[in-house]
Amino acid sequence: MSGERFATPKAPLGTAARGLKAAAGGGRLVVVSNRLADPRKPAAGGLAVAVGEALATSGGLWFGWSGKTADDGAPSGHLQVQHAGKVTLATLDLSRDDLAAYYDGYSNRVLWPVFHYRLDLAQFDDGHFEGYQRVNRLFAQKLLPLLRADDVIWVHDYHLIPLAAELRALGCEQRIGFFLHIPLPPPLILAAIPAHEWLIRSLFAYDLVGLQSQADVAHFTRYVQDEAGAEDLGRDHLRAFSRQVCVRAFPIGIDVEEFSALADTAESIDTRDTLREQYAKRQLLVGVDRLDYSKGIPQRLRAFGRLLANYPENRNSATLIQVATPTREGVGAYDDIRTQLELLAGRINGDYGELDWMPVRYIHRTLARKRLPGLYRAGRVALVTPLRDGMNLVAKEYVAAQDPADPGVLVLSRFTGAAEQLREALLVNPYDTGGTAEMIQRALRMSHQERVERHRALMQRVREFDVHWWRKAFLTALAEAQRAG
Ligand code: ADQ
Repeated sequence: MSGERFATPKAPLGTAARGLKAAAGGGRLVVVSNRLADPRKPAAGGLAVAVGEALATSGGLWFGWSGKTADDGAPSGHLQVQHAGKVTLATLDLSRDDLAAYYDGYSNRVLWPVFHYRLDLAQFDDGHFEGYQRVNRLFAQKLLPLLRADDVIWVHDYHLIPLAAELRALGCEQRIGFFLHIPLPPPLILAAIPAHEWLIRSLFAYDLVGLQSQADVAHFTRYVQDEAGAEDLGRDHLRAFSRQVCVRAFPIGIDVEEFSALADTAESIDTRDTLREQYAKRQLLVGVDRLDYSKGIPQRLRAFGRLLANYPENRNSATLIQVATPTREGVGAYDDIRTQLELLAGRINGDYGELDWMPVRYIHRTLARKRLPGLYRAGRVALVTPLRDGMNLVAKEYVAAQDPADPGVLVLSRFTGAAEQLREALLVNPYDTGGTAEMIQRALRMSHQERVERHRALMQRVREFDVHWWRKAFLTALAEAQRAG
């Protein structure tokens, strides 16, 4: 099953062109995801750009939740259809109860924590599970009449695992692929979810299941072999539950060109210059995340505190700017992590701050996307230290934003999908506070030559396996996946 498929780009890229033709020849692309982004808006980011581009090239349909709840007491199901060039955007309103069960409940209190190995944070509730099934069924019912016979359907992420099974139950025979943006945990963690077998069986209704890393593929394979006696059919195809599916790693990348263009904007240049001026005599470290417990931000702050304790030469110098975008507020675990971070940042600043220097600048807001490359460029070191992450695009964006002649250093958790590709980063175990502090010290002291060499290797990989490669590789594999017979 495994093998370093994405480490040998020539083959997938070669077949990608053929596959794209096949996909295009096979008809219209239909993308289904929980949320949509208007592909015409540049602020949407890499994934929206890539998906939007694929849709705009061949013409297509993007289907998902509208982001709105139905008026008080109204049921789910109001469908709105808009046209943006060759792309049709079809969005569905959900009732408050359905949204609470499907999204806040099952998706974000069961699937997100368990798939990130956090059984301690999972809340199993039968009502949430029923809501998840109900909304997926509704998505299928509303999508089906919009489909054409030769459509190719690409479903995204954990909110919609059973969508293909629901579509098949309604008679849908089109090719359907699924991409999971988050990790797939080892079998015994997955098995803690009461409906684990149903979830994995649902994935066999797809023709192709794409995962972020080889580790995820290995977990999936072991699960279906151990729990369902799956047969390995070769060429990444597995047979179980009387169906077959192709399962393969497609590590998602960034849109390097789009990101370079962002780096040239006035906002980005202004951010970089202002920070460089302010911190001319100091060394800047940056962290950029959604405020999520999977991102390891408290562990990162502890390691930074340890750096200041163990290597005093960094006092009055090393400064960490941590931007953490608010996310999923109201879910208990997210409120807890916010409090924890404020305490930690306050403690480090209290212990080490000076009249004219604070070691941690913690910003609990979204940073305008146009300012990101400037922040990355100003950072001598990036701290990307999730406890578990499907891929982590911040790591790739940081690499892409660097000046190749004087690049910064990426400190990267070994528990990210990105670590399988970005081997030349300084890899850390974020649970090991002392070890991480030591690695940050190494990053701050790294010679110019070593920085340049590591960056060159990283940049090559980021460029080669960009978001366009990802999209083409996935659609090619979907076009070529052998249908169940
Ligand atoms: P996320 O968990 O959201 O995505 P990540 O890949 O790190 O994680 O970031 C996605 C995007 O959000 C990046 O473009 C980044 O720049 C932006 N972003 C993050 N924090 C920000 C902030 N504070 N301010 C502004 N922008 C910010 C999920 C999975 C990941 C996987 C992606 C894509 O959890 O593992 O890499 O999907 O598949």
